[in-house]
Amino acid sequence: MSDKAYAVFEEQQQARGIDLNQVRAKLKALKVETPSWGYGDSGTRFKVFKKNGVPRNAFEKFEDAAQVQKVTGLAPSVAIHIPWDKVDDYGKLRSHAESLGMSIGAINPNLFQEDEYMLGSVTNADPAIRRKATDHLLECVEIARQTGSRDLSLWFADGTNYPGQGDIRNRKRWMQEALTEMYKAMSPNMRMLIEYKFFEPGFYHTDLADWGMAYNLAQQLGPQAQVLVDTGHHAQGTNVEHIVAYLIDEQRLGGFHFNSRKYADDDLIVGATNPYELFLIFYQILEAQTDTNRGILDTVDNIAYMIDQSHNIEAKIPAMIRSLLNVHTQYAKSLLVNFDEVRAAQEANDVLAAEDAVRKAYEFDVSPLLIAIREEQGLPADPMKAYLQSGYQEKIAARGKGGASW
Ligand code: PSV
Ligand code: MN
Repeated sequence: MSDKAYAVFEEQQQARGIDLNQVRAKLKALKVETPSWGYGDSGTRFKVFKKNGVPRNAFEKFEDAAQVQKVTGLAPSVAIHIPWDKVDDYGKLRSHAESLGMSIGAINPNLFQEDEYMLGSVTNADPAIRRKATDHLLECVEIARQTGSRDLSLWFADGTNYPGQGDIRNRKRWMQEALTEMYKAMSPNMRMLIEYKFFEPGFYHTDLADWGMAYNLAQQLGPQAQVLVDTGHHAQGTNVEHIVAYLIDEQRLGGFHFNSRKYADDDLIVGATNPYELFLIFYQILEAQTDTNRGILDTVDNIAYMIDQSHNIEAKIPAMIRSLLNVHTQYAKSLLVNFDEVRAAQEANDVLAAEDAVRKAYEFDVSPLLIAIREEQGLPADPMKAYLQSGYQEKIAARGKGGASW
């Protein structure tokens, strides 16, 4: 892309009253966490495909993530999943991450892989199983202390398959009991991010099925508990950006798990099927940044942007790069919304002008802008090409097959 393309873009945006210095600063500040499990082998319930060069342990996952950061500058932290990323010495993992210019991000407990959890973890009718599950949550708080992580990100597979299988109200109380114990163990700087999902693996009911349940729980627990929105965890047609705006206004939006879906929790590359939704989510966040309420501004400033994907058939590192570039692109477009124009149309009750003021930002080609800011930061203009030409993919082939699963 030439300087000329950027000059044309600049002129066009200045004429629309867009402050490009502010846009560029925001684009450079965006950070999106990648998940350790996105670098491992994953699949569907039909098969996990074994890929060559997949990291064999948590240390190698950070090495792969560092390559993603090197070419994008967007992803300096990695969320870890316990026990998938369990290590003897978290101080050592932390130093390894730091030596690569990376940091350990959110800690994700895993309460869905052991046989004992088949009928529920913190909501199991057996108190001994509930105790074991709660102890794992407490272990994760301790790990967060050692890794210096702020966020504990909770997703529960708890649910039932048949009417009558479980006592839904008891299960609700047991969930609250376990999370209350965990909440009390957290340091003041930590946050509990509560994720919801409407079905799967439970096909009749899920104990935390939607944002309302997660929100209510967060309210009961206290200010360090927030809701996490995974973009793939809603029924078809749900207006996710409405949920985002609502939770921001309630000062309870803690973070995102970005991915895309066509049918259910598909965990595909973010923006692959839903780029306009992603744009509209950022539009709601940026709109909230124009608020004067301190609590709302704090909420939006502290949103944890994370990716939650499983790359089943595609090469994992390039898939992560593509995801980050897609997020950056939609964020860039949302920064081109002229909020004065939207508000004037809203105040005049001009439906079409209001819709136009939002949509037209989405229609701009932001590639000259993104290339310009990458160059300013000493990053490659084309991160994907730079990675593919770096020789790293060939180098890790020596790891062979049979790396970490999820
Ligand atoms: C399962 O649906 C899931 O994708 C959730 O979204 C979690 O965040 C993730 O796995 C990691 O446990
Ligand atoms: Mn998720």
